Amino acid sequence: MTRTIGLLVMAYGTPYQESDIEAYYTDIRHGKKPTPEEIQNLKDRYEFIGGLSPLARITDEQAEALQKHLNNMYKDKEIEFKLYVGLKHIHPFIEDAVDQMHEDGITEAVTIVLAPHYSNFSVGSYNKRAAKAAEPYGIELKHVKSFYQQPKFIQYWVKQVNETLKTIPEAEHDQTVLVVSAHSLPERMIIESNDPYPEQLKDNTRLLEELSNIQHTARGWQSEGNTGTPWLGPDVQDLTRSLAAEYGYKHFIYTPLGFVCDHLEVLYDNDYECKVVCDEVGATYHRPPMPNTQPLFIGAMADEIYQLLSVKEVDEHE
Ligand code: FEC
Repeated sequence: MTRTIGLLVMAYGTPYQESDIEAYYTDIRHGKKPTPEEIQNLKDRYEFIGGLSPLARITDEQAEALQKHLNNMYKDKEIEFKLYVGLKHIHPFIEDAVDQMHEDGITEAVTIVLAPHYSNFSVGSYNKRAAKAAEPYGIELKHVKSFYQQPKFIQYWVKQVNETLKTIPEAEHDQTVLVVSAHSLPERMIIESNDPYPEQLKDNTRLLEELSNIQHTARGWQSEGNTGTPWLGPDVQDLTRSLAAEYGYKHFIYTPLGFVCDHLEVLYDNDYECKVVCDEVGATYHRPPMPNTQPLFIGAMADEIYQLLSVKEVDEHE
């Protein structure tokens, strides 16, 4: 008999239409309504990237591609993955997805957040919400915590860095720097809880440095919020200025490794804000394509799930 495993894919979520923006932003702020200026500022940024974010569409496409990939991987084991998408800040919320799993009679599920690095405040908080919602139904969950070390994930980015380098004259490779980044988080939360997030990005940068043809790398944080408290730094824009001043780099290649697709934080914070700074310091801005539904990326997540479920455990159920 075919065993059905729920596949709960969790992601940040984005407004579906302009009228969703206020409620979405309020949810991000834990129920505290942003000021009209803050809302207008966010609307302007969405407007700048074409009206709204492609995140909703790409999240669905990534989730479907992952389900398809897994079902293919497991077809000889008589295991079928049934997909549920649960979002952090807009419907369908994580809790809605878990309710649906229960209605469909799912008793076991694997969860994955569309973010490669683990922080208690990002992936950990998604997992907690899923676990809390699943507990009363007795649904057994197994969580992917991170997948940045998966060989296919690294291969994806190594390939992108090398492809980008091919567009830069070889004589200028020594004047080219790779800026690796992830979403910043309030510094206090990270330091006090000994959170693995900064170490994972460091490790990820090291892997790219070792395996790609890049000669210089730097690590930064991006998209920080405005809470009046210190966030993890350096911010990628400040970092660009200081690297330009210190080393006179001519080319900046940005790889926002903490994100997995085209969305506001990449299309605005990198493609607009970082490009402005590159223009200001007289350097060329480069940003290779995001993973979206690229097979290496989908394969990396599938491999992580495969390892989590482990061949032995799966075989025992056969
Ligand atoms: O394309 C889109 O429409 C949405 C893109 C989007 C992604 C994303 C990912 C992460 N965030 C993380 C942490 C925070 C913290 C705050 C915060 C605020 C915002 C705002 C918007 C927003 N985030 Fe986000 N984030 C995205 C969008 N994020 C919009 C609100 C306005 C602004 O600051 O721009 C600060 C909350 C506060 O004010 O108290 C903290 C982290 C990630 C990466 C992991 C993940 O995807 O969950 C961490 C995509």
